[in-house]
Amino acid sequence: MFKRRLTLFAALLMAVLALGMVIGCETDEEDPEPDPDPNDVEEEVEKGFESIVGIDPGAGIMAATEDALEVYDLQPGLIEGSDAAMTAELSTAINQEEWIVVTGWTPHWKFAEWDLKFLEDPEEVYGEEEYIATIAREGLSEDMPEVYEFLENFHWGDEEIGAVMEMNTEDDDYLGNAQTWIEENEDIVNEWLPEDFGAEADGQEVDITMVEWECALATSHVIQAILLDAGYEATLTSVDAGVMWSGIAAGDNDFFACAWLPGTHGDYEEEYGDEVDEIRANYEGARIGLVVPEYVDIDSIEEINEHHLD
Ligand code: PBE
Repeated sequence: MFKRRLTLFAALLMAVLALGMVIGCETDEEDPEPDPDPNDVEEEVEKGFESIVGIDPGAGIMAATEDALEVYDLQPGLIEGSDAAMTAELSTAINQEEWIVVTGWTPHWKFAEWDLKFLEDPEEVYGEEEYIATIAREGLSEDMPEVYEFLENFHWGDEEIGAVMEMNTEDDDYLGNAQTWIEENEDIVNEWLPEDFGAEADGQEVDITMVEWECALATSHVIQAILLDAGYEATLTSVDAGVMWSGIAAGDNDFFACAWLPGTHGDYEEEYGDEVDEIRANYEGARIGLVVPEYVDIDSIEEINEHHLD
């Protein structure tokens, strides 16, 4: 009896050993690489930049970045795109903790969405803080005094534009979001409106232009919604930045609310400034520059070349 048990035990042991060898071999064949050390995984993300992710070529920040390429002798080139394409790239990179550098500015919802930082700009290529202005065609003040008076009053700050931009990230019904914000912020809106606003409207057309930058989308749609509400036939057209300025100078359009001065649109102002009417600053404390996620461990534009990926 005992002997039989021993034999059975021996047979079982052999079987287990044999099985172990088979599994061992198979495992070896299927997975020749040892498991990666979790501490090494980070090394797989390339810490560098192939290029600088830009936006639409007419934007002032693109001209400023062309200057930066020269002043800092930057090796990564500048890619054209759009505000929306730039934020899509940011999102993808951040999800994978990849390094990325973009042309960035505030006000923009990207700073509320992600931890980002402006790179230091010791050569001051991107200038200081600036303001966003509303620019009208010559003659608007006489042709539509009521609209003009509203534009003379219209201005807001981070909290207000930030709330509208946040709604726009969740749902791209820009006009609907503007209307919702207006309903929820009657006190602020009423301060902008002349008495009996809309009394002169009578379905008159108001032709607004903008470029599809998030700040401009938020501001321009709120203005459009207020004018529509008052009975104006207000249209809003997306154009290129150069056309936005030249259209107002030529009197083809009525106004736009996203001139960045004195720096970012300085060249446009020089070219068209005498032929347009700068109504007022509608936002103070705007800023442009090169922007990276917080986890990118450089602090200055001067360090970009050390991390150039060919
Ligand atoms: N921006 C946003 C624009 C102005 C508004 C900074 C991208 C520009 O560069 O012209």
